[in-house]
Amino acid sequence: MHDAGYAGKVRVLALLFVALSAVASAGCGASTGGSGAESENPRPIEAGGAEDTGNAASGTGTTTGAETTGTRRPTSSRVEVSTLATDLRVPWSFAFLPDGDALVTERDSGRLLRVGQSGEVREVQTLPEGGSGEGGLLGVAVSPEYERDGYVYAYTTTEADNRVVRFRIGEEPEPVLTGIPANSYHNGGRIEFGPDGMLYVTTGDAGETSNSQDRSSLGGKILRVAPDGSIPDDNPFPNNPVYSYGHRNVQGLAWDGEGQLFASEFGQNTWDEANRIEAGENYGWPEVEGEGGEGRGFVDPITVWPTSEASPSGAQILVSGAIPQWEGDLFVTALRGESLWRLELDERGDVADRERLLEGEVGRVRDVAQAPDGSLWVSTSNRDGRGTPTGNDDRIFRLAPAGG
Ligand SMILES: [Ca+2]
Repeated sequence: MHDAGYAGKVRVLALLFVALSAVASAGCGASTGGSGAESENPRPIEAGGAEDTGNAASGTGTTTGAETTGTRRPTSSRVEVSTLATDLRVPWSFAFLPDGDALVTERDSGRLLRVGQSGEVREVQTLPEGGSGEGGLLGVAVSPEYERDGYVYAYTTTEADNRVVRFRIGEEPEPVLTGIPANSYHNGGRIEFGPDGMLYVTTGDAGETSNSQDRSSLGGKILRVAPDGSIPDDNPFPNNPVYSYGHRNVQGLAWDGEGQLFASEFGQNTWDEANRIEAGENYGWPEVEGEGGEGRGFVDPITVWPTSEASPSGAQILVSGAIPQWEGDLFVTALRGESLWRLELDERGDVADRERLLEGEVGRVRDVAQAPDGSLWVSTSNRDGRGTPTGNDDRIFRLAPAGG
């Protein structure tokens, strides 16, 4: 029953989206326009969490460096949000090179950019892509052996499929994994190397919900392949790149310090999800959206959001102590929810608490990644046709401890 009229529903939803965006832009224009210069950075974030009871009530007021001097709070409890780069067009994904610069994809232009640690932007090359709507030049990853092999990986939409390609900078891309279903909607597109050195690829159902439960389709899956695209011997299904299935549209991957994988997933019109991913498991779509699949052979999400609060794309778990209060937390970007979600995970990987950051500050948020210096980079997606861009969108922000 999900299949019948599904495309129609998507179209109605898309129209609704346009209408809502128009209302939102009309309503917000005056207040954001009057709030000051466009180059103004978002407010710092007080990152104390529950330990900060003393100042929590006044935490939303103006905070200056001088005010905290008497509280004996470590300076790292405040996370500053600085603007790193501006005037980008739908930056979709980050991948860091060994020298600390980031490669950044632009979905619609097909441009691959190099963004330096102080924000300078230059074009590296343009990759061929034939996508429309949510398709295009999406994920990017840097080979774990980059210093030896020089390979960069990208996920692109062609006229025929979604595919993973690899290339050395300036050279022609070669296909690594082809035949991922493509459409205007639900293209997945995140690629990341796991701690096991394998390449993980998120896909969408491409508007065909039956793809997700079909283990012979690459749609609606998390895939796992070796760096050359071959299928690892220890994948859960023999001779099959499928790692987990029953997904609708996954756009975020993150590993914790123990190597446990988590993923963010777009729901249809009720519940978005974050999932703890285990090899070979079934995450329920299209039989179940959100919770309620346990006992029916499906794995339930670790948290859900109403789609209006999330539409979750990128994901990252903060490690290595750069922002101590956030160590081990799972960050998930929200497009429609226009914020960055911080999920505190307990020892079992369940969500103990969650906090909504940057709400109302920067618009739609697409990707989050931890830079080699430990800071978090966050990108907007306000020029993707569903946002309300400011004059210098799209932007990349850097979240780091005050003075860090
Ligand atoms: Ca699910």
